[in-house]
Amino acid sequence: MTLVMGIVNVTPDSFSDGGRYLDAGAAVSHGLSLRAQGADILDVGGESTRPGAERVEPAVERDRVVPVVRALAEAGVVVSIDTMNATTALAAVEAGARIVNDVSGGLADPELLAAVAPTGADVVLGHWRGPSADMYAQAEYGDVVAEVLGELARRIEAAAAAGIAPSRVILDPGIGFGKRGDQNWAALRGTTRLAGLGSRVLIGTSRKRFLAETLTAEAGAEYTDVGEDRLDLGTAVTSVLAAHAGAWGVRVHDVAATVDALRVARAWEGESRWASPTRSR
Ligand code: PMM
Repeated sequence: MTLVMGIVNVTPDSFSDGGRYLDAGAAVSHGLSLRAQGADILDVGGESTRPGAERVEPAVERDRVVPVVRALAEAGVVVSIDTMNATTALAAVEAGARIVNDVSGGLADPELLAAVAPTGADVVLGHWRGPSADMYAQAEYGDVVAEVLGELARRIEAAAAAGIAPSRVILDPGIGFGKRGDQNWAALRGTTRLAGLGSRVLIGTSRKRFLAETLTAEAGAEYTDVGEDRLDLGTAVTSVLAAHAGAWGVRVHDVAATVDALRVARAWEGESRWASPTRSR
């Protein structure tokens, strides 16, 4: 069964829910309400990765996320830490995080994979071609799926060389990271092939710009005019399709809508179709 990872951003500038949960207590209550709505995992992040975002000092990031990770882990939640920094990853794992979610797949901080290896935590390796500040400069592809798969296969090798077995790896095609509009749809169409590499697959489409562009394309409206409700509906649909294609997990802001969407889709398909083709936790 596909797992739902709820997003808990502890940043002042994330494009979708930033600012609201900068206070640790508010972030923890938001996380607990996402769990009550059916989230299986909570992904805590202290650095915005939205296009154009500047990097945050690791010490600032650590101060933001560690108290939130600790409180949620103590409440019995499976916590994932969304970071590209080795020091933040280690501090979060010490505070109880069980998954390190690195959208850069270990490329942004060359120490991260070796640092996480001895902890036993699982690691999300995202497809990434460069920092958010100039990520669209890297969005040149011949065959999107072949290149994403090839580059992620090399990240699995890098993780293995650092001491992280493929069974601890979760692959993510990095929707919105170094990919424009249609390149994201192409990457999503490759989900089943990505799962074929043998690791679990995580898909994150939630409230992303390519969804807003798709929702406004026919009407010729500005993508920035699309409200959260319409983006969350688009997210729920893509999350169902990701599950259908074999994703192990989906990363979303609106947990309640995604849980309902997966419930309805599961009723159509029957339980057996929804067993993940790769290892589930
Ligand atoms: N997207 C964002 C942040 N972290 N992590 C994974 N594994 N996959 C994603 O697609 C992903 C991520 C950007 O979205 P946000 O700023 O709304 O959290």
